[in-house]
Amino acid sequence: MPDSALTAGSTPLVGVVMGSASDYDTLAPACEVLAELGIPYEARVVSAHRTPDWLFEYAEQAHARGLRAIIAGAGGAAHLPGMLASKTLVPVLGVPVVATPLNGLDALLSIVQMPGGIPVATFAIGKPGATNAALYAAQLLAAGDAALHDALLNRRRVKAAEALARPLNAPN
Ligand code: RP5
Repeated sequence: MPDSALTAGSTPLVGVVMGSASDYDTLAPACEVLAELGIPYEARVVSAHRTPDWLFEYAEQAHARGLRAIIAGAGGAAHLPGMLASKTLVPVLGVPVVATPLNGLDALLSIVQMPGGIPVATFAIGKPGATNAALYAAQLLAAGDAALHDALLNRRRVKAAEALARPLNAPN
């Protein structure tokens, strides 16, 4: 395993991988949501073009290591999520990262246009996509975890209350 890996909790259930350490700022909200919900996760760099052998190893070992979802963020010609999905049945959740003058549209199209047969769930460009990918992974896990289901319901209640309580002139 690379030295730069972050782990939180016990045996990780969710892998948060990214094509470059430069993608971490975009993927950080996914890690924050998983931590908030108490879901063990790991975060590490897995690059489709710089470390293809490591990509194959990561994907091939994912199921046996206990991963239940892989959140994969990449920019540019973002082939990381699709390549991971081609090597594992663990669900892959792709997050397009802004990394080129095309502002993430290149990554979005690369990730979303998977040929039929190898599915990748594709999320919004940037941090909102990372947040939603983590919540989606949590919802997948919640199908077999009543406490996590309740935590997700409570999170929505809290966010709804915050939205209604927010002053109309509050800065973003
Ligand atoms: C992609 O190209 C990465 O996901 C990143 O978004 C972008 C730049 O990568 P580095 O040049 O920092 O390795 O592969």
